[in-house]
Amino acid sequence: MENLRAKAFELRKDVVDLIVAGKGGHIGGDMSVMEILVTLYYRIMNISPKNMDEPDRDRFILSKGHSMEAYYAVLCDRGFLDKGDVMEHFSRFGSPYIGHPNNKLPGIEMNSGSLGHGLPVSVGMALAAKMDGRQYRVYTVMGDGELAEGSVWEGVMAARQYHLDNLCAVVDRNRLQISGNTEEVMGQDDLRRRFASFGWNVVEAAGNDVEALTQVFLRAKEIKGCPTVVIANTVKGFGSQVMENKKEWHHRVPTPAEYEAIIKDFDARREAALS
Ligand SMILES: Cc1ncc(C[n+]2csc(CCOP(=O)(O)OP(=O)(O)O)c2C)c(N)n1
Ligand SMILES: [Mg+2]
Repeated sequence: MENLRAKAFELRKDVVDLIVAGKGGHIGGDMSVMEILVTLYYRIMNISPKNMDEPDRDRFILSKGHSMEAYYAVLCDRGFLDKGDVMEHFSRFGSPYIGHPNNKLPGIEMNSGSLGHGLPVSVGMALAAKMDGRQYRVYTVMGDGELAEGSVWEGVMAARQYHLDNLCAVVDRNRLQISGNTEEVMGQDDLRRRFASFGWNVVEAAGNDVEALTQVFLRAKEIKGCPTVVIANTVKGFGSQVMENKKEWHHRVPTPAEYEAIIKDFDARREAALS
């Protein structure tokens, strides 16, 4: 089985290179979400460049669309997009490789980036599967700051109402949003109790650990009668001391000295994952 712990650090390097090339990007949230994307795309979801036109493929929506650079790294590595092309044109004038999900690109189901819309659309997709007798599952990744959007909670209510056990939401619980600590900006505790009170199956996992995430996603597939939310406890900027848990790294381009330190940290963690 492929070493996905190491893979996540290889892809982190692609993310940083992309952000330097495009002169901008939401680097902190890219780092926190990486293992969630890797686990879903390499272990859990039935999605590949070959089946994107098949009605029974699983659906994925990156509701926290600003983490697009992490999503590019995964889509390129899985063969949906050409890495050289993305690297050359990312964030350039007129390019389709913009800073948020663009559904004109292969593999991307929905334009997102305006926070609060991914879950409601996912509810519609999951309900359509039930109505059409299809077996696909729908996965949506939200930020914890994003949960301040009221539309999220309308989606949460509807998902339970329609018993959407084919829907799995993930919260990238890094405890930071754009301007600081989530608990100071718009408190989210206690998320477990809050989702449970809406009738959801709630699980918590170490969100920067592919093996822990794999276990909870596999178990979620067995839950019947209600949707599941995975509260993935992550670290914003995960992978380098330069960035970890620092709100200044929500959107930032590393200086050459920072770049060097970050890559060194990634290489050390990758080596540790391989040994
Ligand atoms: C509706 C809407 N309002 C504001 C923004 C600007 N914005 C982009 S990222 C962000 C913070 C999001 O925080 P969080 O959901 O916790 O994401 P993460 O920490 O994973 O980066 C904000 C406010 C937006 N994209 N959409
Ligand atoms: Mg956050």
